[in-house]
Amino acid sequence: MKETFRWYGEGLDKISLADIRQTGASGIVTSLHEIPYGEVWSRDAIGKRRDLIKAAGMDWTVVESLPLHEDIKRGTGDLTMLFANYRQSMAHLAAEGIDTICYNFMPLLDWTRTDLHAPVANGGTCLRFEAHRMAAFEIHMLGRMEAAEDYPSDVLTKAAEWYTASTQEDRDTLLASIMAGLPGAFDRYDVNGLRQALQSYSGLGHSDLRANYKRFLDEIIPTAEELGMRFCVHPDDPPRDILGLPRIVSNADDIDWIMSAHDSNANGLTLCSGSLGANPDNDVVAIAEQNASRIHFAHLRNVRKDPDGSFEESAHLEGDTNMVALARVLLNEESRRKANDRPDCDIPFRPDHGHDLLSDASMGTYPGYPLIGRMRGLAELRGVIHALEAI
Ligand code: CS2
Ligand code: MN
Repeated sequence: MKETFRWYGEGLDKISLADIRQTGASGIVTSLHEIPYGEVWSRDAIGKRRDLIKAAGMDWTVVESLPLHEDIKRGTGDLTMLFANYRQSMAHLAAEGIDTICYNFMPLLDWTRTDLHAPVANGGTCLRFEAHRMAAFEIHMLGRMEAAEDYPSDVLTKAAEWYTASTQEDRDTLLASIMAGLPGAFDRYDVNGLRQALQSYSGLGHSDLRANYKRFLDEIIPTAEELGMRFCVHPDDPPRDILGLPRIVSNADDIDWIMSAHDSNANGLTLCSGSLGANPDNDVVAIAEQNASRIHFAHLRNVRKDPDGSFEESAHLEGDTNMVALARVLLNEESRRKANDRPDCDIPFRPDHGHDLLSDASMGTYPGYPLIGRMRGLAELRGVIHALEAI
């Protein structure tokens, strides 16, 4: 398996490529975060980024993400132009030798947490999703009264207590945590902005979102096939509807639907164990097994769940998902690919998030993307993979 590390780019990421080289990773996962969504990525900008990474002794293994303009998910606006631009960026990436593209289909938000600095037992902090804080945000801060139906009564009571005791600073911190998953230089919303953005999705249900997703696949997968590219959708995080927004990449059935919407190797999956693992109904190892031949990228991290729907990011080998079994599935798939002479037999993976450890807290890196915490995760995963390969 190919070891990779996510990097946000010069000027955006406090971590340098030279730092990442020291983790032992040989591949970089990055995106041109500075380019607004919907615009074409030029060959020049792509080539420069690739060369920068090469000069640091690594390669640009996966694009995460070639982002989708919100209009594509909402099914509004000048879609013909947006799809044409998207295909143009794909052609430019392919021409510069980059062929694996991760993306997601989550309306408005990306990963969502309510606490970016939850303490862990050994020291250090992790990202956490606390059901009652999410409920407080939705109901008391945003005024989405209908959200009360989504939570058990004890969570609602705790949410009201939290809100009553909260200061403006607590509420600002909660909003910032919820917005933190939006990648790179993307605008964050304030409470009013978020209300309006949610309004722009009103009336859009699961089947509408699926229809918009199908259209996206119809528009880009044939081009990906021609260009020899592999697309891999990233699951929803957490894997369920949020803030009343529908989500359609959350479980085994959703993934089946996506894989059969275009039964093509160009239409694949990013196996994100932490995202899928946050729903107790998801058997992550079984989902991996079921879709193994179409996994083009793996995000390996673990979560520990509470019965009320809360969860936190545990150390990579310590949560509810059996990482050793998952690595076994991926290694078996690699062997099958080798036997079939597939060109993509080295599945790239990255430690997807890590705890803030030691000097991480003072570095001010992107939430979830510290240097030492992810290096620890990578080292642990590397150990598992090497051990499995040796037996
Ligand atoms: C990532 C995802 O930061 C993360 O947790 O795994 O947010 C991922 O970058 C995007 O969803 C992919 O488009
Ligand atoms: Mn992920």
